[in-house]
Amino acid sequence: MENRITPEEYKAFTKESKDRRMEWFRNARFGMFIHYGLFAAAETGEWAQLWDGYTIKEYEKMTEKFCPKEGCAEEWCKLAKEAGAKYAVLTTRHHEGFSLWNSKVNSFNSYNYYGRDIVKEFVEACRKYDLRIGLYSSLMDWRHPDAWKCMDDEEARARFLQYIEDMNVELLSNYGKIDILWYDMPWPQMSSKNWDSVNRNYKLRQLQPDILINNRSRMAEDFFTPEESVSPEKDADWEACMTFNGISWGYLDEDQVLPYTYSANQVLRMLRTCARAGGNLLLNIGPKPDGSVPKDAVEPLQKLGAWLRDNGEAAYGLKARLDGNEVGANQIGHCTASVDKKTVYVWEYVWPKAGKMSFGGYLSAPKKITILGTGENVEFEHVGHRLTLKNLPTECPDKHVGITVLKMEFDEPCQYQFSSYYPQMLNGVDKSEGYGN
Ligand code: H79
Repeated sequence: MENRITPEEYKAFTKESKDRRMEWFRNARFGMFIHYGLFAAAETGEWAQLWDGYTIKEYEKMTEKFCPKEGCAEEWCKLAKEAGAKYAVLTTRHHEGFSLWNSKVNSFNSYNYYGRDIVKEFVEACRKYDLRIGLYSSLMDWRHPDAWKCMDDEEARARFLQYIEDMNVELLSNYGKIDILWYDMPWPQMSSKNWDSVNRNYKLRQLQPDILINNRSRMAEDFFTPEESVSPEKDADWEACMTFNGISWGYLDEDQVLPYTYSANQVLRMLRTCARAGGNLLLNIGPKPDGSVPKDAVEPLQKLGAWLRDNGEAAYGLKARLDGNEVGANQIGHCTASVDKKTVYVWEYVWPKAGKMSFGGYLSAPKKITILGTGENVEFEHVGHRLTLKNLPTECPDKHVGITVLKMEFDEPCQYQFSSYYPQMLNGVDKSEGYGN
């Protein structure tokens, strides 16, 4: 391979451009993952070939049921935009080994079967809807004869790595600017050395100087990727990838999976956790064999989008990293905050019908509180560490999903202190009459 580089040199090379490359991603907050492949036709998840024990020949029959309809990529991207996503990531080739583009290195592909370059359609649809573009590429391949042998056969490994590289070179050369290369499943190789990740990624970066690469080629690279749990990374960029139902990335029967499908409210709680901790949410849809969006996902995504159009300020953009209980609110609402902590957004999940509510632990008083979705002013008073909001609407102001954001503006960074166990443990606060004395 040309362009060999030491891991140290590579690290310095990527670090130098990282802040520039990451800027859009750090502001994006929300992306849509699209798991589309022959597995859609199996209807038992994207691992169908392995879990359900199909032979390669049997699995090829999925091509008879898989039938990408015209305009499916447009449908995904239109919905992603409507839902408030800023980017989308497509499984160009999952572990099953079926490429969704006109590949010269992998003849088992959508162009040879259906005359369709779905990657091209996807990239064009992303551009039409102003979404950043991510291409997922598995490091597994259940059809390639060398894939599993490469664990202990160096020649097989060299051939398999060439195959992976050639496919990724196609993806990053033939479709214009690509924003993310999303590797998956670096198994069975346990080291970046065996994957030759430094040299391959270095070469790929020369094709796409601004590209972001995730951490799944056994190297940390640009961002971490907790899967099926919104688990923040403390001092690094991260993106939680989540299915839409806690069961499968690939298509499942829409009616049967409906009871498990996340509501817009559940997705918003994930998004709030991301926004509090400097991460992104990559939420999946698993299109049907014909490429249409599964109907159980449509309504939650539309509601989410409607909510984000009114309340996006609380979710998108760089935010303060609030560890643990720093700048909280109360049991039924949690906060996000601007980087300077002069603006705090309380996401109130259960609206108080009594027309008032209070938050303890606020050592400083805001100058202004508004309901973000309606712009309405909120009356409040601040005594000791207690902020009391009064004369609130008695009906929940948010009509989309019932999560109302209160925007609190401070002259100085908000001073907040959470007392973990006993109200009396608030340090330096006037423990005024009637409060734990
Ligand atoms: O595409 C989705 C999943 O199919 C893919 N990542 C997301 C985005 C994924 N592939 N694998 N995994 C997630 C984790 C799977 C781990 C295991 Fe195993 C498979 C545990 C047991 C079987 C790895 C392979 C460890 C042992 C064998």
